[in-house]
Amino acid sequence: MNRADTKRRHLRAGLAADRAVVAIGAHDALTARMVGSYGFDAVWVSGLGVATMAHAIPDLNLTTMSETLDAAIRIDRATDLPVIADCDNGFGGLNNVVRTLVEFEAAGISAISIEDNLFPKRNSLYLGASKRELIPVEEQARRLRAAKAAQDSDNFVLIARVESLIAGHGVDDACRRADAYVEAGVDAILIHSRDKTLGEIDGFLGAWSGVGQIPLVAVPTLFPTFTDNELRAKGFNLIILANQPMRAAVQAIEATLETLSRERRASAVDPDIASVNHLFELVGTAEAIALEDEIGPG
Ligand code: SPV
Ligand code: MG
Repeated sequence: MNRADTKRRHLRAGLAADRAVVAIGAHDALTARMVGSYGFDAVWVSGLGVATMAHAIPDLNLTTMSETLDAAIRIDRATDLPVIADCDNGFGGLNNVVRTLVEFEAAGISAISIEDNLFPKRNSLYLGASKRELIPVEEQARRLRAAKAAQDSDNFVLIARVESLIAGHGVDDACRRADAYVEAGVDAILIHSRDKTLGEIDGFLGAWSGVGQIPLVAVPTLFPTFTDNELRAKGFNLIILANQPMRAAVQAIEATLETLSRERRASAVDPDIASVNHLFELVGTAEAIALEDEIGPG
């Protein structure tokens, strides 16, 4: 069995298990490598993370499909965990969505998420105008069906992300969309919300007849007090903690720069930053040098 299929099988098994799969957001390969050391189940290639950390641009559909794919490939190579790539709205129309699935699948990624935001999308956590249009449900279902028909392997996972609650269309619209996407053949439904009380999500879970029939995905950035077990008990199979390592990194970098700008000497930050040796360790430097020495000069 090849590496891609092994990872996809792990993810599929996790989605069918009693315990929730917990995926941690990574914006680069080293973050993905580190995620694997703490007992998590999967890595989320965050669109917000890649736009913010790799490009310093806003999460407004400005990163291209190939930039996202490059980030996902680097991340995938750095971890033995299954990788779930945030592919925004599939970067365009029906054929862009189809090509997105084909490219990510061929690259060995385990899963992609495609959301129903119109191009250009805005990050769902950004507090702008509350009500906005989405891709019409029939059109989004048509795109997802076409993408699924282009899939080559058995175990690749297509997650359809429903933005009805974020976009102000309510639970009925969310149910209608989730039904249509399931009917189109997707493998999981991500129901996104920024309602801190979980009231909206509970409304969806109470109303949607598909609960328990297909894996459900949550991104609890704005309802962060619920544990993975509590969200599993509500019916979620995959919990994506989408952006915490990136936010930790930004805060640590700012604190470090602030101290350096004040103290003007490197030792002022030494107690608070990783050692260079730790960086060498994280990427297997000693092992690589040992391999070279073992094999000897060519
Ligand atoms: C991301 O991490 O890019 C996501 C999750 O899509 S959210 O930022 O909540 O939209
Ligand atoms: Mg995103």
